[in-house]
Amino acid sequence: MLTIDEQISKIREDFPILNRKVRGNKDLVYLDNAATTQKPKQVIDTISNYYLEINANVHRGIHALSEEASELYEQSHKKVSDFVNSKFEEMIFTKNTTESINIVANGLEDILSKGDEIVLTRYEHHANLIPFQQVAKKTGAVIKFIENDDNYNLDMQSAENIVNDNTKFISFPHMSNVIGSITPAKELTKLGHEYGAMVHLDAAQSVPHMKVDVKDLDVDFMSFSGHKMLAPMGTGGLYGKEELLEKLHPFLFGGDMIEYVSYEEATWNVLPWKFEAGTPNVAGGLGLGAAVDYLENIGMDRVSQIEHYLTKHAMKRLEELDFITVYGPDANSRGGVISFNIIGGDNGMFVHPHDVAALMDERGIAIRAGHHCAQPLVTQIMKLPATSRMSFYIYNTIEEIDFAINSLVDVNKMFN
Ligand code: 7TS
Repeated sequence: MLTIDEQISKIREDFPILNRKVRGNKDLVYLDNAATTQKPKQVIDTISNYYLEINANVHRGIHALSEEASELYEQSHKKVSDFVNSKFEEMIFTKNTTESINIVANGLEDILSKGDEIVLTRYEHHANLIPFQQVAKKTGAVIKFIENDDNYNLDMQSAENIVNDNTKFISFPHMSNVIGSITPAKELTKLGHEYGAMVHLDAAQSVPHMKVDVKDLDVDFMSFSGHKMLAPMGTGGLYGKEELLEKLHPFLFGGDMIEYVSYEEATWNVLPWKFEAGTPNVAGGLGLGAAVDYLENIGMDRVSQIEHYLTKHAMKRLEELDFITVYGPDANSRGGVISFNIIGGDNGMFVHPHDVAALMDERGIAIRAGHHCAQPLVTQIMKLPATSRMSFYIYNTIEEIDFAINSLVDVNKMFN
């Protein structure tokens, strides 16, 4: 068995981009994995092999290439559905979490009516907020928010106070992309079901990082992005329980999603194709399958272990620095996302995250600064203009984290 550091070195060999230089001759230190991850050779080869050897539309032709493309595309659906323990029919390929959530929210327009309640959390990424704001406007439903405790963990007591017989739909993130806190997904789902509500999990920040089992969690819908788990840009997934997907109105209409069409009307194709209208991103879908193979080869428990190892180290080092404020729970109850600010060095100055990120970038370090597409959380709850954020994945090293943190010491010296 390799040590974690040895395994990371081995994994890095599959990611040629990690050897590139940026900003002159600086080694790239990529710590923006919550936004998107890098792609291993195995995924890139799958995409180029599709275009070099197979390229054809799926589900249309009876010629050899179309048959091969269709077979591989379906195999990829099978891999992804197995990955989260769903049935084949229950896994729809989308272009990202945002599209997945919009499919669900669109379907709610037929289901919700005036006075019904949608329950969200204070963490929401805009993708898990705005689609429901729109549904609420169209249907007259009301949105309520579960509060956090002082450490930005979801407060189950608040959830119990808010969820009631009027609650028809609950949506929440499995892990916050700002704070890194992990929500009690199983408990909250159970609470929703006790009141007959449907539950959607925004798993954009969990499916790439931990073993997620939709049957065990018992969520009704779940959205995630392939591009945040080594797969190509423009890939994602939506899981839905079969009986609910059967009821849900399709989002896009056209080719491939139909069974029978006349000039007057149409009937819908079987699942999952009912929700995959038009020519899909076949190369992307195959790449997503290859990414799942790659992660399963490492093992999702090992993926979590590697990230926890990196996060624990980073948290320990950051906590030693009195000019750094880290937001959210301690290393043991968070994922590999760390939001922080430089506040209160010798001059007590708040260094704007955009300055921090720009100075880190000069050293070749990619971090994200801003509200991370969760503006209400950062500005209304945390009452900050922005945070800096480091986020890790399986190819990051302790040396990279040390270099980033030593660079924060330098940045602070420039201001304080
Ligand atoms: N939900 C969560 C929890 C996210 O972190 C993101 C993306 C999304 C939904 C939307 O995913 P998309 O693939 O549809 O864009 N989060 C981030 C981020 O933290 N930085 O850039 C994108």
